[in-house]
Amino acid sequence: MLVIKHLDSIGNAAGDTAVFTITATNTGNVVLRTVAVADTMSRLDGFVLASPATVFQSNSAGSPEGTLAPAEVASWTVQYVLTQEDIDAGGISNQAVVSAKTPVGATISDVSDDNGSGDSDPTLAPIGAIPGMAVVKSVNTPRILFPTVEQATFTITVRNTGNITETGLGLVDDLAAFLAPATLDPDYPVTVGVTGFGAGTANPAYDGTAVTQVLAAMPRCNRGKPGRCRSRWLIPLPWAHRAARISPAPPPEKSPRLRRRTRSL
Ligand SMILES: [Ca+2]
Repeated sequence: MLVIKHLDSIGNAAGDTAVFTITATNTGNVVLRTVAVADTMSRLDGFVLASPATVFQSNSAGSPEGTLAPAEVASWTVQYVLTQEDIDAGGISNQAVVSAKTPVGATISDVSDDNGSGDSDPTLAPIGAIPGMAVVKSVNTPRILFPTVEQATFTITVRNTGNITETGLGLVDDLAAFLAPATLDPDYPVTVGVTGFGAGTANPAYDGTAVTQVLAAMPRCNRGKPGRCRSRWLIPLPWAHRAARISPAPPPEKSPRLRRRTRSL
């Protein structure tokens, strides 16, 4: 008996379906009975998945299911819906074992090969990684909190537009050039909220100028689920108007008076 497993089609994203066809050819000279197929599937990283169902399709000479005449070919199909973990692992591997009884009651079996030229190579179904990221930054309408201080909230949205889970994510947001030659008042530290990143939190040391890494612990970004970072800034005027209008500002007044007024609040 010769068993071959063929990959018919596969997608490249979670939710796509992989389709395999298994064929078993009776290469002997006697009729085989109680022909049965068992299927095993794993990820390319070695993780063993639950065995998918095999669906009998036909016997080439018309024998009933479970019986195989000499030279007859039985075929089954396997359909499997890919998960994100399968994509992240680089694909799946599939192999079938077909067993049968001879007329004298002996059991024979064959482990599937991927193309019939080898002995029993597993049928590999690699899935290429298509990494992609999209980042959008926006600002609310800043509001005056005090005569000398304006509040602005920036929102950074990170979308994983690829087909794999992105890990070790870094997000750098540097406002030093935006504010220059002004500087932020250390009396008003930035507050940062992070949502949507897997296991992601805000970097407590982030200050927007000297320390520009927003995220702590280098989290992951799941496909299709955006991560968001909202940072709230209290910006000493008048430079805050640059944030409000996103337009060229007049020469900043680097005024000791301003700093004193800010601190006096
Ligand atoms: Ca084999």
